[in-house]
Amino acid sequence: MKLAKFPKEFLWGGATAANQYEGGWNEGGKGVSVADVMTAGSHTEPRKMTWKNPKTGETGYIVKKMLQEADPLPPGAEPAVTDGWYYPSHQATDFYHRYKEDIALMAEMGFRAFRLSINWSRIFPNGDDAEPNEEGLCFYEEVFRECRKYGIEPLVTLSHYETPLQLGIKYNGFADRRVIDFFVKYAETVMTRYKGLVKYYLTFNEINLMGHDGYQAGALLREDEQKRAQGAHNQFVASAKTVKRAHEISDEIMVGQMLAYRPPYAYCCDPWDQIKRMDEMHDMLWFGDVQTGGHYPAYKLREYERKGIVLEDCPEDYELIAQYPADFLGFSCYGSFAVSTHTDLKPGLRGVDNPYLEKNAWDWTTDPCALRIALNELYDRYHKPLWIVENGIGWADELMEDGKVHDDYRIEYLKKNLRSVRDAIEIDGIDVMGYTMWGCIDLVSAGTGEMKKRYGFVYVDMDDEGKGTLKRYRKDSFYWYQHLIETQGEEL
Ligand code: BGP
Repeated sequence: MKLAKFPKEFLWGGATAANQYEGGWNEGGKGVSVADVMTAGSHTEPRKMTWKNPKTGETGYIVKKMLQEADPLPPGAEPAVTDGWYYPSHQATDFYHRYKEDIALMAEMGFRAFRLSINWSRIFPNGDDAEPNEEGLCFYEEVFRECRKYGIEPLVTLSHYETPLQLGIKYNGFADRRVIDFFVKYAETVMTRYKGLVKYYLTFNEINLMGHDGYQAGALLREDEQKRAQGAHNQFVASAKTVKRAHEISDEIMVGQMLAYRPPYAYCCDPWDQIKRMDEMHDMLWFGDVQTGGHYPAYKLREYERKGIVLEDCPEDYELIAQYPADFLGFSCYGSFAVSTHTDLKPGLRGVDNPYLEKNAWDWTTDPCALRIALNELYDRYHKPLWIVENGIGWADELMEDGKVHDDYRIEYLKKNLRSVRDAIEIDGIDVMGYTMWGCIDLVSAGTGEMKKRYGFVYVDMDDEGKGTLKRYRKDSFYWYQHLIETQGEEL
């Protein structure tokens, strides 16, 4: 018997996020989101968050390192858009005005799924508004209708680093319990409005970011470990309530968790390196244990006890979390990382350098086995359908004079990664719903705010300062992916 490689219903496609792709930041009644006050940076220069003191009119900035707790704002200062800075989310790569052209390009490649986020601040500009913004609702309705026209399933992230900034200023974001209900109201509003148009939702993009960076993950303007723990807890409760409401609204809707996962490797067979690896897994996966598994794991509760972290006393939260876990698990995977207890090793971007792997200009690794390992680890642990909702490679692509982009490195990367997915399905029998390559049409980098770190099958003419015609060009990988989808990955 010939076993299926990629199942017939496999959801091939691409992924984006509003704050990096959509633009139109102050159009159509949209409010300001946490991303809109972030300037551009680079591989070596961190992004900045600009602020204003509304009483004195004074302005300034704080350095905002990715994956790190934000520096405190000066007393009286609030994050704000101020003069003289370039903010990449404001125009991004202009999906807001070009969605028809872009979705047509996706359809030409044969996409069956398109992951995008709804910009929460386009629907509830301040987060706590009594009524949603109709113009924002109409915009996404048109986008989803356009997808449906081509038989493309939208996969919608409800929160991808786009919490309305006012929720940060007024409530300290998800550190405050009241924000749970604002989120659930938003989720209910869109799930009801788009019933029949959207089946797949993800709640919080890379929810485990809350472990390190509360601002980006959930608008925490004042953060420490205690507040981030409460912020994560409140997001788990918000997710459980969203799952509950989704199933009441329609049997068709599935709500997934979205986790950042790269398998950690022990650098060598020293048993203490294995313990270190286990600790790294716990650090990433406790978020999955709660949101997809339904329970706080013992190791996390012990850690909270040791550190004196105490969550607000609401026993009903734990029932909700257990009763309404995520329906599926979506995850991002950009290679792996190695860890060691040995201090004489060369450091890597995270952990220590892995000499077996190639790296791009931003030191992100290409690992031909990472996805198969990740899929196995996650499936063994959660027994839920999985969806690779982000994977891909950032590269400073070059647009040739004839309008072509020869990105053979991207094709090679994707071949290696998709063979790994194929093996996980064919050899290991894992239930994989789909694969949406990150940044399918060039967009702004989340980590650095740069444009030159490109991921797409489609090149967008725009530079690091937002200048360019925004014209779209098909890269070589565009035709490669089109063929791959057409042949259902049989030739990989
Ligand atoms: C993930 C984020 C995305 C995306 C991607 C690539 O962590 O969910 O938003 O940007 O990483 O990262 P970068 O843009 O920094 O290259």
